[in-house]
Amino acid sequence: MAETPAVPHEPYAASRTKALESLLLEKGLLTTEFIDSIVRRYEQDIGPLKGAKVVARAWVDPAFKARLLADGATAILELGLDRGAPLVVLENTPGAHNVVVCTLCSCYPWSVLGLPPTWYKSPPYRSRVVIEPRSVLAEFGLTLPETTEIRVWDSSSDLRYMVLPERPVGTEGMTEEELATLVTRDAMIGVAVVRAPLDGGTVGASA
Ligand SMILES: [Co+2]
Repeated sequence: MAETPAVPHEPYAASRTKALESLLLEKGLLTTEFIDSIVRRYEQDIGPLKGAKVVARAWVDPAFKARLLADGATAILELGLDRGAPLVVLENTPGAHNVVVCTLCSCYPWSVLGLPPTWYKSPPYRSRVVIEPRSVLAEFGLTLPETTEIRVWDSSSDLRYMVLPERPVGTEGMTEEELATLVTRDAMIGVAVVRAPLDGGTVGASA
């Protein structure tokens, strides 16, 4: 008798990873906390740091920014990053704010941002950000002026998107390295903006 699986079939790599993880846990070689902390590092630090360097370079070097906007995947090679899928870099302006999603699955610009956060893969984010981006952004704590147009971009396996956030006012004296520390993963997905240090930051402050 044919059995109906209770959960959708998992990709091979996911089942293998789970099997390995449970073995390592069972043998006491690793703890769940340790694994979670490594995943967090890739999600929040190591991965997005690459993108942050790209953004900071674009802020200080207009020629690089032009190359980045023209062909993202090629321009990031200049910073020693790997060429991933074709990368389109979307520039935020006072009048237009860009947000990235993959409505179909979880395509993500891993070459600049590392691993996607859990919420990026969640069905509510994937479906709602397209229909009601303003409300979804508000839930992330980002309220944009009504006059700012919000553009939602749907990633695919052939094309990945990264947001080039606006450089916050009050950062004129900062070096490229200092600027990179301000750029967050969420700002490069488009669910946040970059804030200047020591300033509560007002959305649209540069308008
Ligand atoms: Co996808």
